[in-house]
Amino acid sequence: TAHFARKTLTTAITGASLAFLALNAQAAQTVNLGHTLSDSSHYSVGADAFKETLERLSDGEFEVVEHTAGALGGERAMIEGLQIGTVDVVITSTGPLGNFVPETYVLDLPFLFEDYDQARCVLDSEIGQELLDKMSDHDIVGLAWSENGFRHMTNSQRSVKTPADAEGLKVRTMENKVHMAAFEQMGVHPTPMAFPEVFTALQQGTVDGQENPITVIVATKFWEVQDHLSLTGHVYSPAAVLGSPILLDGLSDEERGWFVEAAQAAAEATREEVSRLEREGVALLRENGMTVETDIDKAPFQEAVQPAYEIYTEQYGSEMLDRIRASD
Ligand code: EAX
Repeated sequence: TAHFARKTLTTAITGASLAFLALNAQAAQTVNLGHTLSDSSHYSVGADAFKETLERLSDGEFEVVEHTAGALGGERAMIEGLQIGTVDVVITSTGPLGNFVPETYVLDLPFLFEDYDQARCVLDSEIGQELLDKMSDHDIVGLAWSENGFRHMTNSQRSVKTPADAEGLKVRTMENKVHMAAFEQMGVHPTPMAFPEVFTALQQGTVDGQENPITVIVATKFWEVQDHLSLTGHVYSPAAVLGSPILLDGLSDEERGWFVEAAQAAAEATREEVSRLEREGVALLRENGMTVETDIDKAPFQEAVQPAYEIYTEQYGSEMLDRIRASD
């Protein structure tokens, strides 16, 4: 029996040290990150920064795998994925976000922000942090505000300089009721659609046009299916870096801190790329054959979409809106 006991002990020790070794050599935990845009996009620049930062801070405990170009679905589907834990991190516009976190609809109001400085400043303020914090009430972890850019209209039919020129066009919008209300007021027919379907819909003529920032138009080569671009800048399009509570709630404060830092690095890198494309993108689009109307009088567009504000405030009140306006 002594021999048996010794043998059992040896086996137990061997088992324990093997387990210890296994723990030390444990494979990195995979973090699946998704977004809708191409590998050359401003979102991919952000995703690369996220990966580099998280892997460095965690000393390889986490390994980020990037799923680009809608490989994990459209933005709405990916946000649902965060809630159920099938996706870990998503970089998304606010397009479908209001369906989950109605507090973010305020950011989708047309002509709310004057320029990039103001938008970034508000999102980096207490207001932006409050909106990120609110997301946890809806099973989403708001990690950081990143950027998509000011949105402009493109179409295959004609040059658009005034709302009257746009009237009657069938335009793909994001799945966002504030945007849809604004476009209805402008007289266009809004057709909500997930981003991964947009290129084909434009190609097949299901819709005449779409609206997106220079960043997205460049990253998606929309010149192949759209001849006309008008720099309407009708709405600022934030992006958010979001996490899954299924993953993040199980982490230590330190580990969660790494995710926030990685998301902030992503946002910073993305904003720099947005600024670069704002300087260089229009020339690139012209080189690729797009006709670009740069001299747009925004006042009539602004006037046309004004009723969207009443539609919004009737449902959500004006507190957040007033705070944003007061933060100039
Ligand atoms: O977030 O759906 C859209 O038009 C978005 O701007 C795009 O997916 C990038």
